[in-house]
Amino acid sequence: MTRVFSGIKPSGAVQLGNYLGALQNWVSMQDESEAVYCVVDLHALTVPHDPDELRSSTLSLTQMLMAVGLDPDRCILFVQSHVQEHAECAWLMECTAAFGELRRMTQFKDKSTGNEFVSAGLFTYPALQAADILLYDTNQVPVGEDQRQHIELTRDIAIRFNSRFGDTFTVPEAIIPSSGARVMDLQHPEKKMSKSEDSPQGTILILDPPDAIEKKIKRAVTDSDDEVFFDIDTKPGVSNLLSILGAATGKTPQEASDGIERYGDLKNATAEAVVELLKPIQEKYHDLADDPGETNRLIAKGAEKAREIASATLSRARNNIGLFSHN
Ligand code: ATP
Ligand code: LTN
Repeated sequence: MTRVFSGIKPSGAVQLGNYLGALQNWVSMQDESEAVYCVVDLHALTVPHDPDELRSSTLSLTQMLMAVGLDPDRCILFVQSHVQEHAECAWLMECTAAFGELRRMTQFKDKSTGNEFVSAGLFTYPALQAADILLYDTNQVPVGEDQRQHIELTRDIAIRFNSRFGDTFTVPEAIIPSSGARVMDLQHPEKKMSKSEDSPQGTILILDPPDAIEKKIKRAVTDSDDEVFFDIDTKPGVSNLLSILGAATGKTPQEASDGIERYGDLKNATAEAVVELLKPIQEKYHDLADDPGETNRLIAKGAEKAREIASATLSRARNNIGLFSHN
């Protein structure tokens, strides 16, 4: 059976891009495959953070993942730091990745530029991500477009490890949706929407109330003509709305533009589709948030199941790379 793995950082409130680019696929892939999903708290340590906030975001993100439709009976859902194999395997990956490869990662450039403190962990982050993926003999990794480069690197690391030390890891492929793979900030359509950027008017949060969603979409940056068609280069704002509308209604951005003549109509249709899409998720989230004890129980069970798979892969890797074993 196909094994699926993906991760999301507890680095702020979940935004629409996370849902359309990744989580929607996570949910649908639960049934066709053996899916393993992870709240990657170790990755959230790579940038300055507040410890109490990290703890509470880890719990609330786990509840949000269940609210969007992950079902711990149909997938393995766990917190990265609860399975220590990730940190250990990351060291093997750091020693397999080349410095030059890590230096070429655009996420490192984006997240380090202009910051006073840049941790070494931010630089080696893709090696930890490779460990996450390879520990589970993963075939497919559902992610947004921004992660394509990291999955390519993971493939290169797996191939190099296998050729140096014998067949150890499965080589995974990225699964990226055709609509919604790169949702842009509504105020800065040249930048991707993200949960840690400080752009409240440009970011739609999954828990935003309907009137806030409508307001943000109505104020989204477009351009001065009033023609609705999809062309990212000349019409980035309009194309972003078409991508959102398409991803929210199961259409391509081009199909979504059918019958829409004016910007006002595009914004109304997009706002309505997003509000409808998020309504059931918001209701479920509020129910789950009332029972943190149940979430704790479920993620403890998830970690146990994840550890079983990860420890078998790690002992294979430890052995193949030449670490001495006393038994
Ligand atoms: P941060 O701002 O802390 O980097 P983020 O919002 O980019 O966070 P991640 O936790 O890094 O979110 O990513 C979780 C998943 O969501 C990844 O698969 C990523 O590709 C996807 N994703 C994030 N932002 C977008 C976006 N704007 N459009 C489509 N997919 C996205
Ligand atoms: N780097 C990813 C988050 C991430 C991930 C993973 C995604 C960490 N480990 C494993 C897929 C598979 C990000 O910044 N979105």
